[in-house]
Amino acid sequence: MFNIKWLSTITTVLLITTFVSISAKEKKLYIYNWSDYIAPNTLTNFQKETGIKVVYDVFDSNEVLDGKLMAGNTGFDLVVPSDSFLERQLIAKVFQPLDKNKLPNYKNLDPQLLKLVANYDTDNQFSIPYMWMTTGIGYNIDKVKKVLGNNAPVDSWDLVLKPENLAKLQSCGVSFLDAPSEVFATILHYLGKDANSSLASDYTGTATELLLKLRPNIRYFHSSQYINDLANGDICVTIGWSGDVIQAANRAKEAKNSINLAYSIPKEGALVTFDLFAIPTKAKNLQETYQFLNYLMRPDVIANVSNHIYYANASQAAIPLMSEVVRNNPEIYPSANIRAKMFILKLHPPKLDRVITRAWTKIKSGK
Ligand code: N2P
Repeated sequence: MFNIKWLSTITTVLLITTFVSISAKEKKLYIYNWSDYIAPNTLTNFQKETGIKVVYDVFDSNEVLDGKLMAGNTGFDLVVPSDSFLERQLIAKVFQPLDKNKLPNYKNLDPQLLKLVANYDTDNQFSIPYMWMTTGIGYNIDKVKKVLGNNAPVDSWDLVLKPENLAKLQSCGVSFLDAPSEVFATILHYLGKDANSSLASDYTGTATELLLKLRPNIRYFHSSQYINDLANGDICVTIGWSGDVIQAANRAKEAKNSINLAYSIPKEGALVTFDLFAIPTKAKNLQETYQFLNYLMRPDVIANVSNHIYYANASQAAIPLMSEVVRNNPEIYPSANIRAKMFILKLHPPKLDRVITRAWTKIKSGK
């Protein structure tokens, strides 16, 4: 008999089928990117266009990302290591090769830049450059002047690496990036040594000695907190990344709090870093991943990202679409003579990495 019981069974079956087909349709993509490193509308616009929901998580340290990748399944479809870290991760075979046939927008990338990053990833087989930057100095123009006078060496690493200067700046707040290999390379370069020295004693000796002298005057080591702290006036000087410092300057401007910030690429030269998208071997949502990569390489999309985060992207075709303040900003796109003085970070042998990690722990604890 066609009774109530039957009706409710049919309804349940119908409900389950509908639910299964809806959830089968919900496409997802898991991304792990640096903090403050995408435009506020990029992910929502992507979802609107494609129906793909991005589950997005952030980090602020290559070491953290590296730890996850080395531990095995990250659960992410896309991650963004920096150049020399990616090189090491490629040796550990944690990424899968790209199928460029699925990336028609790849043609928009700058061939010269692709050649540069091929030093880390031969023939660009596994990665797509996203943004690039320098590691320099962010500072509060008025406070630094107040503490060190009109001739404060804001164009030199002396500002933060000469212990007597840092001892004075300590009163208005100093932070350093918590990025051991970058800070060590910068210090070695400043000390006239090879930024990529493979001698353990260069790290544990002179570089550590200098960092221990500076240590009492460094309020903290952190790689993202400094953006807000600079913008609020809680710190007055930092070793930081170009785009982050320029974001801080803009946050202060928007807040109209009379805090004037500037970024400096010191005249002695600075580290240049390329961050690249790569797909972990165990990524599950490949079709969605390719759709996202292709979307990001669309000139209008990536131009919008740079306009918000103040980092230089890897797309030639995007340049005319970027705002003047980004495109013509020598702190974002440094001039040829500044570029000539920039240096890169090379892959360290694993033994040296352990030396660096130990030295860094010692420096941070101040002992
Ligand atoms: C963004 C950090 C820039 C990436 N907040 C550093 N490689």
